[in-house]
Amino acid sequence: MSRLIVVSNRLPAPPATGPHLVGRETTVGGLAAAILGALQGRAGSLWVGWNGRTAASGRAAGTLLHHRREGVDLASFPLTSAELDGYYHGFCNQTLWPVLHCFQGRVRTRLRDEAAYDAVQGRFADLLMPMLRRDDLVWVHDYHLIPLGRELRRRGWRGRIGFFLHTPFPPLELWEVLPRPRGMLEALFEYDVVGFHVQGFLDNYVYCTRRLLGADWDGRRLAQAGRAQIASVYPVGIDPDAWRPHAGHGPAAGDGGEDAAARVGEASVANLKVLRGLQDRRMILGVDRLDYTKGIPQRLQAVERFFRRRPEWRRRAVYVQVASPSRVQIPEYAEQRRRIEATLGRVNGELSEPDWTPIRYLYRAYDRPLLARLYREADVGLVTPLRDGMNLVAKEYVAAQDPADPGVLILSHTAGAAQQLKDAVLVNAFVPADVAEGIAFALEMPLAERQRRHGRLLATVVDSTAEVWADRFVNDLERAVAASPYQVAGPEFVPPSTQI
Ligand code: ADQ
Repeated sequence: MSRLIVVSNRLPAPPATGPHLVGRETTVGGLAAAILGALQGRAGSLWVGWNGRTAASGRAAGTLLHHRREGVDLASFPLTSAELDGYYHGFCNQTLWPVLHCFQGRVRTRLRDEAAYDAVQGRFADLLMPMLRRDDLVWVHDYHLIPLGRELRRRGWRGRIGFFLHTPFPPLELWEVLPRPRGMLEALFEYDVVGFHVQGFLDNYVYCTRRLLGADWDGRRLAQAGRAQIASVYPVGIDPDAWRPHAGHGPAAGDGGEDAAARVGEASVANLKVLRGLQDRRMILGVDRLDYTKGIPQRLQAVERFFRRRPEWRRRAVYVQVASPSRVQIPEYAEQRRRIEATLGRVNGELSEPDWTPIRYLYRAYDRPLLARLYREADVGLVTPLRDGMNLVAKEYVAAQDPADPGVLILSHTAGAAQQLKDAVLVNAFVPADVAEGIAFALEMPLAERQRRHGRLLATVVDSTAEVWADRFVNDLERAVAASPYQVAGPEFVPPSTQI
């Protein structure tokens, strides 16, 4: 079996710093959990990426650190502060991220960010090349590393490379907002397999490739000038067993055994009672990275509208928003945080009663056991991103429910997950009135209807796990051997076949 070499911008966070809190800013993104799951059990596999640290010097930045986590070998390196600024905070998060999520008004382009982005691709490629063996499968993740495949090819890599985009792929009009739309597409075309979460993103990519590169599409492969690539849909999932009720939600082995597990349990129960306001109140829950794509301010408006229009629910329900800090150095994110905190301060100020606060806000990252308990206790999971590649919170919420008495998932159409989780209460995240109605509908839903919807949602979550996602992608990458002209090359390059 070929080794799998995963490359992503960021490696998983270092070990947790306390029983629940996993630090102010960590790699809590769905990517980390899904990829660790995919690599576990594949002998010799490796995950390469930035370790989240800043190097004091350029020389230190070039040093690879090897370690192991949850049975997976990791090779990591720091970035210099100039790279971090231009590549990560700049081009990745202020140019690519808003373009990919169709937030045209938030796009900022700077020549020096572009240059830093290109330079970091070269650095990833330089660090990777000595580690690669001829039969390896290289799987590159996400928008941070779109041109990495091209850099590897330039350095002579003839092996198979795949790319998965965790964000949406936008329509052509938005893609063309990028500084070099054609060049970025050409870079994507260097991969043997390109994957997206849902059909709509694949459709956008195929359309852009046909229009800007003149590629042909046969429903499975894109071909142009003798190059071919598989382009397909691979919806990312979770490990449902890890979120199910009664899953081992104590701390990991080595963290203190049963006593610690009991303490975690007690603390969770105490926290949850406080969150509900020490009453038998219904809980509506939102869990997000604090990112403008997640639509938290719009959701708070919807919650406000719900409590204003449906006063009978005041005191009987509470909205809990858990927001994990994210990209805190970027001004737009600080501004988003201020906006959220101002809105909830105003709403709580206007609507609270001495014994009831409508919105509880927790600005931190929690570990999985507590998050699972929160999901399980919540009567409504409110997941309303304005735009999202998939959204794993929606799947985690479904997996964590008690099938005998499940909560209701509300999901916005603009999350990739809505393409799969069709039995959620589907709403328009841009229209607070629609979301407010969804909340009332969910809270009033009879048990039999909740069970019916949950049964179908759970079946989808269980059929479409992180493992299935990774297996399908890697199988296609293995099969891509025959499709790519690079694969038959051996030590020398052979001109591309036209029989694609
Ligand atoms: P994200 O934008 O990070 O991921 P999402 O898919 O919802 O979004 O994953 C968030 C993850 O972070 C979940 O696993 C959740 O449990 C965790 N999380 C969120 N808030 C947390 C908190 N306060 N404490 C602890 N954990 C928290 C990107 C794309 C998504 C895509 C994933 C995977 O933007 O669209 O679904 O990658 O491809």
